[in-house]
Amino acid sequence: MSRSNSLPVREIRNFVDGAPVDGVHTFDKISPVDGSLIGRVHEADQVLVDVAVRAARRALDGPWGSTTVPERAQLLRRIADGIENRFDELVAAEVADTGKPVAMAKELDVARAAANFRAFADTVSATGLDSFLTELPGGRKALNYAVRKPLGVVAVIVPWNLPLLLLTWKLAPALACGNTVVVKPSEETPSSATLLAEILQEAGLPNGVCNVVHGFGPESAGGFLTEHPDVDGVTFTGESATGSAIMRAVAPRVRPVSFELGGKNAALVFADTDIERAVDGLARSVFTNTGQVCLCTERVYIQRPVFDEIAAGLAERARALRPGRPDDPATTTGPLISQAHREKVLSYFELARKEGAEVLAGGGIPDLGPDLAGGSWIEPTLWTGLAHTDRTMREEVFGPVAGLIPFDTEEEGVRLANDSPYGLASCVWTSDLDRGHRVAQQMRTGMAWVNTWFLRDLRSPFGGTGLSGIGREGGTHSLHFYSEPTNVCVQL
Ligand code: NAD
Ligand code: 6OD
Repeated sequence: MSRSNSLPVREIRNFVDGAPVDGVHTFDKISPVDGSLIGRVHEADQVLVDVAVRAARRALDGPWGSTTVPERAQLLRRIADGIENRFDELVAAEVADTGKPVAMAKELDVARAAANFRAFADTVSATGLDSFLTELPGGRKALNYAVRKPLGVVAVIVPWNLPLLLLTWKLAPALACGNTVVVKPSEETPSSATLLAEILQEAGLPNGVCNVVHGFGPESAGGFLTEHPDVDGVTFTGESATGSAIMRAVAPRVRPVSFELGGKNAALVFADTDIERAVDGLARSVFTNTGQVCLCTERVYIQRPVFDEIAAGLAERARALRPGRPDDPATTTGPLISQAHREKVLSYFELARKEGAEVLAGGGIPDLGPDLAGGSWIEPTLWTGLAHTDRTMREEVFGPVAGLIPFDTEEEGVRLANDSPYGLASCVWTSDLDRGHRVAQQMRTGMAWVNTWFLRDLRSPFGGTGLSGIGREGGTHSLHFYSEPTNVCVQL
């Protein structure tokens, strides 16, 4: 393995019951920027996963189990402060693992990690009990109220694209509700989770409440965790096929799952749109994080009168992106996460060619010189000439790519956008506000943006339909998943 950068190779350990723990063996973490070895990750075997689950169970049955909402909210705020105190370390970890530009890790990933803890401290503090006064014929009355208890020991399994953001999006509400957790970060991005476990401990979280185990999926930490008989629920973000495998793993024990899965998100661009604003928004929604955001647009349907103008504008934006080292301020786009993922994305380049696509921009691997030749770089790529039914237009690529297809009527545009097995997010670009509302409400997606993309209010429901997931997270939606109600009915 090449060692072309000067950083020391880090040891990334599990964190179980309040202490770092070695694995029985390690696997390599390779930099997606230049292919160098940057870390040795300690893989948790079945025994260690079991130790972690037992530690989580003990913690749940200990003093943590009787903490109050104000105490937990205060702790969440201390964790947010702790993230900010160790901001630069978290940015460095996130950048090393993913290769994303430093500015992005600062503005999005790590900033949102702190925001997630504060948002759920606020939500849990402001959320009361569901209660109903029941009035029966004959004058009988009863008071019904539902007390909420933690779900229990929760497995938190997360992907590599926004590692800390997505982990904390689940961890913060799980802790707010009084659960204990075993976290399994992606094998590609182990670093920030281990650092976060230290921050949680520094903030005063008792031992065993949050444990981190490293490894892969089946026959490794992910599989051991989802198959574990003492795990009470699984919250998972990742590929739809993995969600399906996890569902099978928990099915014999009938455990609740919350799934945030893949997408093949559509944008509908109407002829009445503000062209510059739409091109700007589309460039963000297609290319942010090298297209590795579940919400990224991979299908762009453009009303025929503005097709050429939008396509030309977007192609110009694709060509203007500057790949490079994460710490170079001129860099505006990073690599894909790994060589294996690049192989997958390149296989869609080949498929698109076979399906008759014309390449409007990109279509290959950029030449960034010998220093970065070992990285998993890819050109931002746009296709025209594909049919809506082609596989390239139906399957999630998860790279900086989109197919552009013209449409004529609003009805046709809505039909095309909705014709997908996925249903995560959609965007509508129009200057007609009536149309914006009308079309957005018809989208069969969990989220529909009008004249924007990835603008988030952490209290709003987040999740998808169809292959894109099960359930919603965000605000009280998260609190509902991470807690179990007991309804108390008192006759008055
Ligand atoms: P992945 O499904 O391959 O892996 C996600 C996590 O699951 C990793 O930690 C992995 O080790 C683990 N895992 C894999 N197989 C497992 C198994 N059988 N049992 C238990 N754990 C297992 O996904 P990825 O490649 O890391 O991430 C990219 C995918 O995530 C894309 O499909 C993307 O759309 C999706 N994603 C969705 C959202 C959302 O909010 N809907 C957000 C981010 C990413
Ligand atoms: O913003 C969020 O809360 C969220 N879960 C984003 C997911 C992005 C997917 O890659």
